Amino acid sequence: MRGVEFAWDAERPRALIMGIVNVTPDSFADGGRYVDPAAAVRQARTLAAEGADLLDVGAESTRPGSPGVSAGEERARLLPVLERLLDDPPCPVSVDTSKPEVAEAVLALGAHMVNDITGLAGGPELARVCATHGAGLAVMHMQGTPRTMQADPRYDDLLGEVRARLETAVATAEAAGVSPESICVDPGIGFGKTVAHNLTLLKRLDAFRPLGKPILVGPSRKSFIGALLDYLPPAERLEGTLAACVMAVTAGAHIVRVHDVAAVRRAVRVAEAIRDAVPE
Ligand code: HH2
Repeated sequence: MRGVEFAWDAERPRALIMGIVNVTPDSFADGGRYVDPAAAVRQARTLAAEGADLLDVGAESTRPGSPGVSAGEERARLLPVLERLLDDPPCPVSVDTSKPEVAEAVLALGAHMVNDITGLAGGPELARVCATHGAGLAVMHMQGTPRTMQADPRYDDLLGEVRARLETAVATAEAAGVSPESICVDPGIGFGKTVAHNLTLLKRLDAFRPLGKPILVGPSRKSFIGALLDYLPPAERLEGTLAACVMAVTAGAHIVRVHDVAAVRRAVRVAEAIRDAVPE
């Protein structure tokens, strides 16, 4: 995507670490910490220095119950950050948005990829914008909308339904002209999923291998971790995040989207070395 290529060693795959920068007042784990553009750019550069392979900058919280923000507000939050960051990007930059007009503005500034948590539920326009700019696109599965998704998530066939929706999103993206090598898929941990759904998805990432795309997952500090640990708050979910990322990478994740880049990178590198060990 946009001249960036990630090498992938089939024998000894190394997962990419995507560092999260939330330019929001209300994100569930870090809301309000990086609303000041200078603080957000500082955080982005810190995550890159800690070893992030790419960054994901978002300006709309998608936590359960979130009402969403207008395109104008999203642009007003993102542009001052991206203008500075993309002036001298420390690594490729993804932007977490589902709005074509926001995507157009950030890709015009030089962002490398769009991360769409709706999996193109709004139609092919977002993918067309990515295609025009030669940008990458992540399509995520979500049941419902952030406002309603955790009310009563149900599936007859969790893995089959999530895979089918991702397959449709990939087909839409490719038909809109996004390069097939620049698309990744994400089962959407926490987006219309019970704790049991999240655990099954993380364990069974192999179910998404037939899609033939890199698999992205975002378990970082999410509520299923709190639920498993006596309702620990987000700030105390690091160890749970490390366990989830290690298991996800072992199950076939190609990219993990996380707040704690340095710690996750260390844990994942050790897990990969053990997974790939060969007897002397
Ligand atoms: N999770 C969140 C946001 N965007 N994108 C992808 N592809 N996968 C995810 O799992 C994912 C995502 C939610 O996490 P966060 O950005 O930390 O919180 P908030 O939505 O409250 O800003």
